[in-house]
Amino acid sequence: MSVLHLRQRPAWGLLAAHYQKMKGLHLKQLFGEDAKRAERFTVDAVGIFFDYSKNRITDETMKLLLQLAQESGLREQIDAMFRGDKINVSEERSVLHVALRAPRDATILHDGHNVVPDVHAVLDKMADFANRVRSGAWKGHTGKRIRNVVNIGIGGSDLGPVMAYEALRHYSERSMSFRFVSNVDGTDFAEAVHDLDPEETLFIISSKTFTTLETMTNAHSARDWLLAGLKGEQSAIAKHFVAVSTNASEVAKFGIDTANMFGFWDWVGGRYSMDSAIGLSTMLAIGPDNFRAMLGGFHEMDEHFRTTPFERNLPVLMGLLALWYNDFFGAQTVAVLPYEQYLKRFPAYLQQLTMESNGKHVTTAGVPVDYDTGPIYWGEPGTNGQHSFYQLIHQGTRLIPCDFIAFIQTLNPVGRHHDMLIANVFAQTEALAFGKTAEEVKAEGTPDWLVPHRVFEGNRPSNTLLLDRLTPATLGRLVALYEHSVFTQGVIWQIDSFDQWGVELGKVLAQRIIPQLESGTEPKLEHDSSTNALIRRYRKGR
Ligand code: G6Q
Repeated sequence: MSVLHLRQRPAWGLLAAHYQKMKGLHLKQLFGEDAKRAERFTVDAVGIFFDYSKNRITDETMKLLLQLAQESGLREQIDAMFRGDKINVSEERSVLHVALRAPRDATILHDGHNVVPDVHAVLDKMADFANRVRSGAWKGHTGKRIRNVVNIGIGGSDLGPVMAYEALRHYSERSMSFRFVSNVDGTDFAEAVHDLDPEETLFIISSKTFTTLETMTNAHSARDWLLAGLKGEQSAIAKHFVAVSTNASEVAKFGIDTANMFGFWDWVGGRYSMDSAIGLSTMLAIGPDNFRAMLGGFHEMDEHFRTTPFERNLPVLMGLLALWYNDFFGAQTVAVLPYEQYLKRFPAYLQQLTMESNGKHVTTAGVPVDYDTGPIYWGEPGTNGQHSFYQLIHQGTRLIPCDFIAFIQTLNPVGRHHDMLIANVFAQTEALAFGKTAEEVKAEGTPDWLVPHRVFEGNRPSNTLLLDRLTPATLGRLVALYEHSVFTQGVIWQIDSFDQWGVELGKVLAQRIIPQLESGTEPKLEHDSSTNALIRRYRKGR
């Protein structure tokens, strides 16, 4: 199907006109006029109760947004992704993270080859390794069991593992410690290992390319640290280092036995890889059964996305709502607010997923876009944010749509904490939507001069995602929900959500300057005057 430029799609024009009506309508009025609003704008699917009624929408809005999805070829693009078409056009690659969580008997073809058996072969190898480490059968060089696991990776090879470890800590093996080193700042490595015993420490070097500056620098420092602690015995490397990569020759060059390498494929993007072998640290922490349960949750959401009509399709609805505010209300950001301490790294994880995917300025055909693409995602766990930046969401001049994420059951029942936590979620979404008028403020006995300061306009939109309990499967569903919401938005904007040339740029720029900082003789500098002066100043003081 050929797709028109976004602004020429009929639904786009209709939405632009419809926005003129909607911008003046208050949620108070929309709720007042319709007793069944909450019921109508709620979807209960895949273990997620998704209430999107507190959005600035009507039936007409949803009809037009769904029409836009159709006119944008979303159906065809979903099929193309699952079919293994090379939808990552600028890198000429398939995008098959959905194959990472497909059941053993599924068939997903990549260049005519069924990749599902390959995926399960790696998962089985990971499970065997994880079981051996967790049981103590796998021993370090001096015969001690492994008690500490340090994942070294960055970007997609770090953010998913960190987030998943924190999110699923409740299910983790508590007799082991898990650390994550990503930054090339030596402090990250030094602090991660300062109290560890090398005899009991296993490093996982996670890097798709095995050439990333930060990761390779940290990996070499880890090797030096280990050898220093184990009397320089090179044979210790095999017991204390494993690799997750697509690049066997670089892994071997580093000195890791490729028998201890866990592979993945170029059709897995870094930010879509936490459920591949990149999740080895997660599997070591929570065990293979829990890891498979997480994959099961991902797969349930994949199937929901692939087969459910758009009007009840969670990722489609979430993606369309984000686009509605981004492109028509001019909202620049989306706040993600998990009311669950274990999800404290979830916003950071989502920042990469959403912004690296949809931070693009040209279409797949290379034409500059004349509409806004990826919004900025940010957030902190509740209730902490309420005591800081919520002020701006409630009373500032910007519109910030929010995703509130909460669980009905807590994993740590402590007194009345959980009821208090959840009361805050509901109270916040209510206050954001309905606000407080000057009359209401006056009626509380507020002096006139103070009234304007205490007025809340309301009409600030939010989604509420209510789930039963945080489990490995729930986490898988949540991550896949956002992955496919990002995809939905990217398809409508006609951008390549799967490349990251901005990241690649960062990988080469510093390489030019490193020798200029380190050279013994004064280097000839040909940067701009600012960069030249900064380099000289650093050289003088280092
Ligand atoms: C993710 C990006 C990027 C990547 C890192 C690490 O989608 O491509 O964040 O994951 O740059 O790359 P390596 O895994 O190759 O070290």
